[in-house]
Amino acid sequence: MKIIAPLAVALAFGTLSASAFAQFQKPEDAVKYRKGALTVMANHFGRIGAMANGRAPFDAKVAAESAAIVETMSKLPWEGFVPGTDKGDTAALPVIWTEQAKFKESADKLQTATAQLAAAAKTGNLDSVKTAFGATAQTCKACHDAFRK
Ligand code: ASC
Repeated sequence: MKIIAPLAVALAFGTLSASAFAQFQKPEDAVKYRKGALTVMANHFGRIGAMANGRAPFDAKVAAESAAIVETMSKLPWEGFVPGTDKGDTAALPVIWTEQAKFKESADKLQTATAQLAAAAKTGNLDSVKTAFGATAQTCKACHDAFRK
């Protein structure tokens, strides 16, 4: 057991990082991938925000479509945070890789919030959208405060 447990851990991590690396030719590709997902997510989140904050008329169909995109995008950036990609054209802080459990917890909170936002948008009720938008924005901010330059 003393030997097998660390070996299992090493294998698990080896498999995980190998599969993450396999998706990206170069570290810059991983950075571009996660930024792309975050950019699309922020754009559609902003469209909902404009409605939630009264800067744009509320269109339930548009809100629901954007919320579905936000929900899907919120699943994607994380595999782009390949070890060693805190360099170059990125605002990612090294703490992402030293506090992996905390980072994952933040990513999970976002995904829970965006699923609730999508569910709220499907009801077509603006007050529900406003509440879910605010809750989601808080998870964006918490992660940025802790993990972004
Ligand atoms: C947005 C956006 C973010 C979050 C964040 C919330 O609309 O692009 O990154 O909200 O600003 O505090």
